[in-house]
Amino acid sequence: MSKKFNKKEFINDVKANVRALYRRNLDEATQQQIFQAVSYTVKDTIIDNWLATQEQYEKDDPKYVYYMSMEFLMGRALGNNLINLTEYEDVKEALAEIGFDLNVIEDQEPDAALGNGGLGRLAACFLDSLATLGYPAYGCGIRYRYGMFKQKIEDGYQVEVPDNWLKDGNPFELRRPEYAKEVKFGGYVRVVYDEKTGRNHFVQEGYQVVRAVPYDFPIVGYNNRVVNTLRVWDAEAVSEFQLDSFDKGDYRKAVEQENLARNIVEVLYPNDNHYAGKELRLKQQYFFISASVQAAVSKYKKKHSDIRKFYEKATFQLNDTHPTVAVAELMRILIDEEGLTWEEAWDVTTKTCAYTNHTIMAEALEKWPIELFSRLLPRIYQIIEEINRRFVAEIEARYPGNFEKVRKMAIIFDGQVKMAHLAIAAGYSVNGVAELHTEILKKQELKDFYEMMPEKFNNKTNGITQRRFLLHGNPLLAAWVTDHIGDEWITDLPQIAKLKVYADDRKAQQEFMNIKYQNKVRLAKYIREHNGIEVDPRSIFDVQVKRLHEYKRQLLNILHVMYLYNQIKDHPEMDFYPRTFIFGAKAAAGYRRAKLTIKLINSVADVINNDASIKNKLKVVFIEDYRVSNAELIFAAADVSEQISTASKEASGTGNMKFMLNGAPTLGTMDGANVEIVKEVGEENAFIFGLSADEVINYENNGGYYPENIFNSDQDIRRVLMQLINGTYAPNDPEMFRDIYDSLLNTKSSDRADTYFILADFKSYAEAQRRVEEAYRDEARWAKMAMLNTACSGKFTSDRTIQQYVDEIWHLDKEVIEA
Ligand code: B1H
Repeated sequence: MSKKFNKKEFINDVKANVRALYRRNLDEATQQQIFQAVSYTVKDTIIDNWLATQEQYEKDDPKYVYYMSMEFLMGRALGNNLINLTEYEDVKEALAEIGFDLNVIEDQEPDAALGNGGLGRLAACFLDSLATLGYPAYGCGIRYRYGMFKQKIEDGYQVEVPDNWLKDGNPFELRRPEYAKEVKFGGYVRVVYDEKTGRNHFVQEGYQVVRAVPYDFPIVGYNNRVVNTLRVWDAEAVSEFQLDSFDKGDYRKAVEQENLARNIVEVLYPNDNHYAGKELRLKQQYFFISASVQAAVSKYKKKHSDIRKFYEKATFQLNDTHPTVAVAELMRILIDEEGLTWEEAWDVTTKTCAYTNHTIMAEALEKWPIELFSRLLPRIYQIIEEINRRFVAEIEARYPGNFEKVRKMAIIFDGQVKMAHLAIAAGYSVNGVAELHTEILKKQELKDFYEMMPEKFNNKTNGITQRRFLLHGNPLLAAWVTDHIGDEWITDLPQIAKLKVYADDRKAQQEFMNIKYQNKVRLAKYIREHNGIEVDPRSIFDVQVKRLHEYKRQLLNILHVMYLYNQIKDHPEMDFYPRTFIFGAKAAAGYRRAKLTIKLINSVADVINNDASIKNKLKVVFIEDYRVSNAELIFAAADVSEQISTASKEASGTGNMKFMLNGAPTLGTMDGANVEIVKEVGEENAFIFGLSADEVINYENNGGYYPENIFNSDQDIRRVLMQLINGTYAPNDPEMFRDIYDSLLNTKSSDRADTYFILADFKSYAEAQRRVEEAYRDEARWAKMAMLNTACSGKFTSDRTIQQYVDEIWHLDKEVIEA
């Protein structure tokens, strides 16, 4: 807001843009065209601030954080940019004046879905907080042509549809060909002895090369004129005449390079918490990392001549192990291109790179086969071998004769390159994403590393941005909060605790619940329009939205719904408070059991929703294509937040925080950040059940869990499980859900039955659900609980998380952009 908003000017600019872009007048323009025209108008304002920010940074020469991530799950930009420019209401009014509804215009924008789930959305929240707090930052990632697939439900099954998010053009991005970099793959390394320096030089030859072209997205800070940059790389073919002189006229190679460029950024791998080990994935990783590291080094060298002090102006945060080749790429540039010795380069690298661990799921660990790795990245592999050689020597010095330690900790072992070990050996910081998760890393998963280098380990509990998930997503509640405590919560969420004094106030309670009701009406409308299902906004909205994964236990939820349905059928007279169970979840395209679970949820929904005899007491809704934009509606409308992962498995969770902020109590296990949520809000304002992380880990390590005993001794559970295989929910194919049944009781599978302790927790979950119903019946009690959840959510702002990263890891200085 270098200048104040001027309605007349704004309308004129929109008109001019419609004309320039589409040669049309306002009254002939489609909603999509208006979206584009409005976005270009808003972008103009942003560009002024963007330039001012870059100028200020240029002058102050601050240290930057480079947040390196394969995923940025940004969602829509227009509404969020208006919110952060504090122009949302002005623009809404201006558009209304010319006959357009901002909400409808916002719906024209496709989600930027360059991520899978929590990890990618966390990166997006972090960028918002970095800009709002005024810290110099670049997000570094990939401009996938196709993001997370769109989900259609056909006959109850998930069908994946390509996400062609760029088809209408992206008004907020800026192509920056002047900053293009070349990235080399394959070939071999020739060692050349240099008589002058007495050192070996390493020259990569016979490689393929791809041109990385950056696209910059503005990241608008809240009401502070700061605009940072998300830089995502596109791949282009290097044209034929740019081939090595050696390769000139090599037609086959030119074609190969073109294919490489086309394939590399084509699509996001849609696996959450799962490692696929595909060659193309490693290409993606090295592609964006090489380009980003080269760009960071060039930027530094514009102002500084001593590359040995690079870490004073740059730090790389590695978002899980996916960007860990950054370690070796920085070493390569420092040694091969900048002429540093190994020791000098290692000093810089280990003061630059920091690593965040996001999961302890074994199937998510990145382990690349040496053959693949060394063939694709021969020089990088050489460097990792040398890092490993020295690291193993350190382990041996520390634990003489203890080969067990080397076996467990080496970076290269058993024919594999272990990316987490590389990130820990080279990083100056290793953090987990919630207190419980960090403790499990220190005591279990990374015990040996913690023992050897305890000073590197620290916790940074995740957070979310209240600007998107309350101010934008829940305008009614946001306005109500501001009416009661002022608007400082927008940039200082802990202020929201001031609401606590209203928790027992009847009028405040009624207003709070009335807002929840209106948000439920809004969601009910969305469900009617998108699912054709009628739901009653007076019923309890019990919501589980997140990626579909066995450890997140959507199966526990739906089995419990089946159990409730049995109860209602058996006891029609029973006093049962009406419930709507809402699910939203994408399954990785190749994850068969997860996809079958979606089919099960939809099959159960079909039977229950069409059974007139239960008089609408129970409804089940599967929301198609759960994504950032509809998530905003869903959180605002939830009464109950289902966070029911097997304890110890969910590193943090961030949806749990979004529900809490919007006044939905947690029904959950003591897992991830749930533990900290309960600590903030008090046990009496949450519904906790199930095995503890210690109990789960104890079973896993020592055995002693027998789900078949539960099956045999509990007739409610047995009945529900039998309904998986007797055609109750699949009359035409009773065997349809056999795999799910088997997974719980191990008739075929080789690993332990019921890996995620669903039967162990079932009764305790059902009991917690009964407590939910009882609490909900007491209106005043529920209103108080809901309000206290909002009031106690202050800790979970990503502003707090980012401030801790800055204070304890990155050590950046705050920038101020003068008006
Ligand atoms: C999380 C992932 C993840 N942890 C591999 N790990 C991926 C792993 O494409 N891959 O290969 C993609 C994603 N995602 C999530 O991170 C955790 O499960 C959540 O508990 C956590 O809240 C979130 C952010 O820290």
